[in-house]
Amino acid sequence: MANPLFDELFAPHLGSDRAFLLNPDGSAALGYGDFLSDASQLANTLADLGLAPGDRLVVQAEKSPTALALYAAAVMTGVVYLPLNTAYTAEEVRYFVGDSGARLLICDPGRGDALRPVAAELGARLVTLAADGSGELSNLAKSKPTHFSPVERKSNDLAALLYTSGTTGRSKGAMLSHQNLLSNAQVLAAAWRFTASDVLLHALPVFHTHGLFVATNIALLTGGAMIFLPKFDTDAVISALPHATAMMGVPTFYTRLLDDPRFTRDLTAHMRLFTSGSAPLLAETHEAFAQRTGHRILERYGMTETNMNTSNPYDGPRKPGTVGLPLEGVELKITDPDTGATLPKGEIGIIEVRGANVFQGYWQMPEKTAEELRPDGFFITGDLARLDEDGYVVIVGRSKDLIISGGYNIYPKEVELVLDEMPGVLESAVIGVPHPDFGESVVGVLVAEKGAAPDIPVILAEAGKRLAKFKLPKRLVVVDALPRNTMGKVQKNVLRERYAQSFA
Ligand code: MLC
Ligand code: AMP
Repeated sequence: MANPLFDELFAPHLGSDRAFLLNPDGSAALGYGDFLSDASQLANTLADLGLAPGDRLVVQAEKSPTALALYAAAVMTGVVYLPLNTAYTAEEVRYFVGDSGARLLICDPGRGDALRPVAAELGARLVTLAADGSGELSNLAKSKPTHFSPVERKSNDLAALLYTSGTTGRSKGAMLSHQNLLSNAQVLAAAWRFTASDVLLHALPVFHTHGLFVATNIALLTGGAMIFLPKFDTDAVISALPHATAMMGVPTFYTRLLDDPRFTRDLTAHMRLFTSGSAPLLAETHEAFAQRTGHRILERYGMTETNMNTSNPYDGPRKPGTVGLPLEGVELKITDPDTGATLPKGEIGIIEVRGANVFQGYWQMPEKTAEELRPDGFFITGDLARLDEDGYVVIVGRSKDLIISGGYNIYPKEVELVLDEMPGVLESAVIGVPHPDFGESVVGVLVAEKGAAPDIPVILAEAGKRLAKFKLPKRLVVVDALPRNTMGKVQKNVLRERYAQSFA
């Protein structure tokens, strides 16, 4: 019976004693065969809990081999995998469970008390999973068979639902099919020359496209190993690097490494590849990295909705400040934001992409899908770019009001809606400004209600109960009025200029 992701990513490794996950010192932590036995026990558990193909499974768990095995279990059972940032508050999780209609919520035992009422209210079952693999889930799984016959899936059946925030403040679930994920993994593995001999240093979170699909699916597809760090930590990465051959990161990883004198040419001499994405890599960082290590970081560009779209070449020039050329099978054009007409080379417009990588639409939001996915299959990314003389894509900005901080997306509208409700606040504007560590960071500009004096620490504490910490403004200022144009629209560009030096 066919199950595209299982057949290509997992089936070849059944019973294999090859190492899959490695410890930071390069020693084997978990073999492929054992990983798949664990995944099969989890698949049996999901099935016994009553999950059927197409049901949604929400996972808000710390990064661990078991959390990764859950992804494999979801593929085997045909359950749609919906991973969540561990920083999300109970209020945020409520939205995702409710909107997706998930049957099961798996979370850290430490979050059980906060999330049990949410699950109960929404008719979902809650099961705990700790970072060390312990918890209710492993208790349920340990007596289950270590074999599971994967259910049949078609190429267009959903494998995952990944939420991405929207400009209205309401998150949208991007529906990703087996074909979307598999085709991208195949294209990337070939483009970046991954083989079974590779050891990928994995320090990314596994609840986003980058760490979950780009990194993990490539390793699974090619049979390579991963040094699976719980998170990015400069010391841990520096000590693990001698045992790796490749690393994937967001720009913050590379600026943090460059800030450390132990990060040298010798330390990276045996590495064959560093890739960067999820946020713009400054040309200065690319050059400083090349100077220090002799490696040119390979920058690529992607999105939750599309997986990866472009990449600098493995062989051939990796141009700083560009995200490279369209990947094999990806059609890319730069279009006029008003008319949708394709623009000539050199002109700035919106990036549109089409290909097997492009998602199936937003979960239960046909109008949103129609706004962004054209009937001919082109997806309107909202990223502004031009093509250089060699056809390389140069991203110059975004038409969407979005902040990318350390590789996490923050939609100002969502933060503004919360700030506007805070005591003493009449209205707010949230902007992104340059930040030396996170690339961009969040500044909130508040206007007080007449006669009120907003209490900043109280506002941050209250907003922090509702929004994940990484979304909170790292600076909040109170002004008399927001700058507006003649149409009454807040001039965020004026605010961005005014507060540009906030973190300099
Ligand atoms: C943590 N904090 C952040 C933050 N991460 N604030 C803003 N932006 C972030 N990205 C908060 C913490 O809660 C903490 O708050 C404070 O900032 C400092 O924390 P830290 O210890 O320095 O952060 P750290 O844990 O080291 O995390 C930073 C990071 C991490 C860069 C390592 O954010 C990360 O792993 N980012 C990768 C994101 C990613 O994988 N994106 C892929 C999206 S997929 P306080 O108040 O407690 O001090 C995608 C598609 C594509 O975009 O193309 O790939
Ligand atoms: P997400 O919705 O989290 O998948 O974020 C996708 C967005 O990240 C894209 O629309 C881009 O704005 C941005 N992005 C991803 N990779 C790059 C890159 N290499 N350079 C600039 N922006 C990027």
